[in-house]
Amino acid sequence: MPRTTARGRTRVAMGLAAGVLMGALAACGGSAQHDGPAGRQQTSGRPAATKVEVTLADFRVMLSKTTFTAGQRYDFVARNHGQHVHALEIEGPGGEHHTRTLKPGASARLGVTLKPGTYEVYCPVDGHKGLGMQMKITVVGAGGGY
Ligand SMILES: [Cu+2]
Repeated sequence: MPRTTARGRTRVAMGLAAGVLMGALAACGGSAQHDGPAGRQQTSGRPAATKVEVTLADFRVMLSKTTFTAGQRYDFVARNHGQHVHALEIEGPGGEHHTRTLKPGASARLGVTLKPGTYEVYCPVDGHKGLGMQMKITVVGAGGGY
């Protein structure tokens, strides 16, 4: 905003070129309106999802994050780095959520709002859980309350 105001004053001072610059100013106004909706998303009350990268390997599950807060929305982005098909399942107090079965190299996103408690993160594909594709995460309440 301060920059626009400064330019505006310059344009008035230039006088003769004002007509041409009015056109440029109108164009600027159009792009400013484009920025509007994006700005509104950022200022909405809903907290943004936190991205968690999930590595699915033969036969392990790894998370880029190990601390989770209840009530927060997380986007678990699972990628299959193995040679076998895998999937991601997250099971706990909020129920269970899972991705589709992923071929090697494929990825999928799983949006989950976590509740306080312990969740099991594992691969539901035949026997993979028993082979080691399993881990537990603990979700703590925000501020120590419920
Ligand atoms: Cu698997």
